[in-house]
Amino acid sequence: MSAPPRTAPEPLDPTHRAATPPAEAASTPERETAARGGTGGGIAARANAGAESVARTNASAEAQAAVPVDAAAETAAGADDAAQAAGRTAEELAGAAERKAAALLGPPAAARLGDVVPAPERVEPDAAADYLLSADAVIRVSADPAAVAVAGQLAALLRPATGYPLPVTDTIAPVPAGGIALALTNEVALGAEGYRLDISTDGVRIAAGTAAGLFHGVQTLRQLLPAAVESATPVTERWVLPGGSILDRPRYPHRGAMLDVARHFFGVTDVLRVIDHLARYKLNRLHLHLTDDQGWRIAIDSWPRLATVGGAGAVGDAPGGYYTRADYQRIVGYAADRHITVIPEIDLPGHTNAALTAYGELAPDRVAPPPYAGTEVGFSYVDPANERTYDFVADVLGEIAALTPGRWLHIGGDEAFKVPAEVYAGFVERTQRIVAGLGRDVIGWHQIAPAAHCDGRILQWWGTTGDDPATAEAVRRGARLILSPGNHAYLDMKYAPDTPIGHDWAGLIDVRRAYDWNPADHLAGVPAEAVLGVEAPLWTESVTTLAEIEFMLFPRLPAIAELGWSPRSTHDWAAFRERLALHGTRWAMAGIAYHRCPDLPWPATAVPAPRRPSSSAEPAEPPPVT
Ligand code: TNX
Repeated sequence: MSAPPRTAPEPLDPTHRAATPPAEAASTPERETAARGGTGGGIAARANAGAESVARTNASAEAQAAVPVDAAAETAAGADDAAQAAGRTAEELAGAAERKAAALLGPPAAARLGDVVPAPERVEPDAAADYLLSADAVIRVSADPAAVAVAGQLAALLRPATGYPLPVTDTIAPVPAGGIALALTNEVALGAEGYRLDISTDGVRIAAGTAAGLFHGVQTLRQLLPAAVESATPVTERWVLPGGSILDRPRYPHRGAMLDVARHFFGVTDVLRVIDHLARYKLNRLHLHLTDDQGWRIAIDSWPRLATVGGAGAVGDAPGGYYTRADYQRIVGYAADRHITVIPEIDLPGHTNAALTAYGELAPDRVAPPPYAGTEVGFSYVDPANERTYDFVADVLGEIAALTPGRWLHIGGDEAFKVPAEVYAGFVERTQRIVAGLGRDVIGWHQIAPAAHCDGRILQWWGTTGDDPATAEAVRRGARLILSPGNHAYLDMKYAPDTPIGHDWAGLIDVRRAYDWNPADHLAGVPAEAVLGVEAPLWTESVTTLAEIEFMLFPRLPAIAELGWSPRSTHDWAAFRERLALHGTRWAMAGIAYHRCPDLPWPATAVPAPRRPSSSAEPAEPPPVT
């Protein structure tokens, strides 16, 4: 049995925080209940956010030198097979015997093959084929740099808890081979992100057409191992994987989450950890809301005061901050290593008070306003009638594009209430042309719908109804959609009336509400083919620390992830809540804060092992590979 040598953190219950201050006045008709609470005095904890960053320590991984193995010798599944045993050391033979005995006599795998979030497309269990990972297992991978990187990531995931060396070698052995094989194949049916996972008593094989597919397969493998695999230090455990095969591909190409780093600023380490959370659930886009009234969070060389002046504040006068170019590139690179594309958002023409504090010349009255630390919206805008504004837009988007390998630039476009409709449309069209000129596809909140179509244009729907003629019309003109319905996918909404942080203007969002909708038919007049996928935004007016980010993300983010990845045929609330609840144990083991909401059947043992977020060290990078 597992005996983790530590204690787990209590799931976060941030009741220590000051109560959300009184609701402020509604600023848009869409916000029926107008409860966009500010954070008032509850932000002091933010100062310690950096220290709360958690990293998986990778001490044992670092200590292990990767050792190439004799592939032929590894084919011996039975120690008593004299022919196969020839040439093996006593230690190797003992290992093989142990594996065989355990496979024959040991208890079955703790997890069932289908216990994966997001639910895989096809699952074929084979109760007789459980695989026991043993100390002498080897990770073999196709000789391709991106695939080898995934093998390194797999080793880094498994080494801390197992304490096994798990050397990585890019010599793909002839079949059958023990250990874990990651194989790049040309199976076109698997698509750009799909994978096939085969688990048998002899070994495990993940096959995919791309490194991204292998990476997603690794996330599945991780979930099929006992929860103790999340431990940062070695645990005594039978590392059994349930036998059988999985074939898995995503339903949608766009599966994202958004982090608002403008209302409260979150440092690089926090963002890297959020990227890790996305990767676990096979999300592939991180939308960073980089600018808003309260803060400008990215250095722009040609307009330096944007960051130094515009980045100084935050909601409730919390500490500000901004990413240097190097910081941003680090985030983008870390995400890319996890097959996640960063989508930067520069919110225009509204939500620009921070920019205007730095460059008053862009304001309609040419006067720099004071910094803003409240939570109202819709009052600020850069002047669409001023040519200098377009220099600003072109310079900023140009610099961001140069730092961003991904295909998309998000131009915001929401809540520019003070800009007349025609002027607004003209501004958006000109900005769309700037984005096109940079060779990128434009994304905007669905308010940009009335502007003219341009190639590759994507609208992000955040409304709370199922009907919006302007958006449907933009789709008819060629736009495609990312769905972030405020009343299902907004992770800044409270779970329940007593949730200590968050808003409720779009309603309360418990896990079932996050899960129970269908992106394919959500918006009237929008055909299923126009939907690129889903995204869960986390606005941070009331979210001030990494622990609070996690509290709002878990357990709802996996619900949105499942809508984005899993075929509709697997959609089943009763089954999902059971599968998801099992993750409570994993989050606790990994030191991830989460909300133990009453609508999930958390296992009684869901808090087995406190492992306090121990340091502000970086998340571990994959170790070198032989
Ligand atoms: C609406 S959704 C906003 C944000 C706020 C959020 C709070 C959207 C495009 N704009 O500015 O942070 O509500 O829930």
